[in-house]
Amino acid sequence: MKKLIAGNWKMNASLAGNETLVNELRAGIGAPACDVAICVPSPYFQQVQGLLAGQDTIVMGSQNVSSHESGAYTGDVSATMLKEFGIRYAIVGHSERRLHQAESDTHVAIKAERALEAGITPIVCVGETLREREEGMTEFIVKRQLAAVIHLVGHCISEIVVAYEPVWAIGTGKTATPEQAQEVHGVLRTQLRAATEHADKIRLLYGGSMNAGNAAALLAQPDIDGGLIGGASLKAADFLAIIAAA
Ligand code: 3PY
Repeated sequence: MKKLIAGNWKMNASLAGNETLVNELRAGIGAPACDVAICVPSPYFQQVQGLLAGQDTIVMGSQNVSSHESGAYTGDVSATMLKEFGIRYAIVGHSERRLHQAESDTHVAIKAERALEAGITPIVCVGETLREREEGMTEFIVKRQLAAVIHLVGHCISEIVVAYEPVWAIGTGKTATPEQAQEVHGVLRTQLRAATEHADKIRLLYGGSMNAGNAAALLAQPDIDGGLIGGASLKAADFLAIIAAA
């Protein structure tokens, strides 16, 4: 299947920096073999939409979506608002949000459902902490996180993207070995096969310090269908190298 490389800029952006980065990406991307997205902070949607105009190789994603449709939810951004700015993907359940915003599995699943309703592909993040891994809980944790989404969205599950992001590999410079990542991706694929006959078409991304140096080995694994890229998506040369490896 066609791989997906999605950049997660997190809370790193500025008007001037975005312009440089997107222009460098546009200049260097050519005709990649994979799909490419950049998930940008919401205040910059309109700017980045303009910077991406006139091409369809790089699409824009958001890093979050409200679990509500509209109304008195101060600070929230709804899926229909995202849609108005051409957003194609919405990251939901990133471990930084599960941790800092106390997002539960159910809350994450509702966000995925809101995105799907608006025609936006949710990138559902799952992953275990270091302690959970050391306690042998990895499989239990990722299956529980994904099960909440499967349960809520039903047959629409075939329209999601899943990102396995071991929490211990985020912002630490540590990466899961290709074998460790494949093992978990295999577990997720099996879980999805039990839920839908289209499981083999669901893209399973690896995230957690994927970079230009380790991307090729990770992406060569049978159940790794792309990457969700943190820090390395902020430098055009690094992001383009990952795209070239996919
Ligand atoms: C990382 O690579 O650090 C990420 O969190 C990607 O989402």
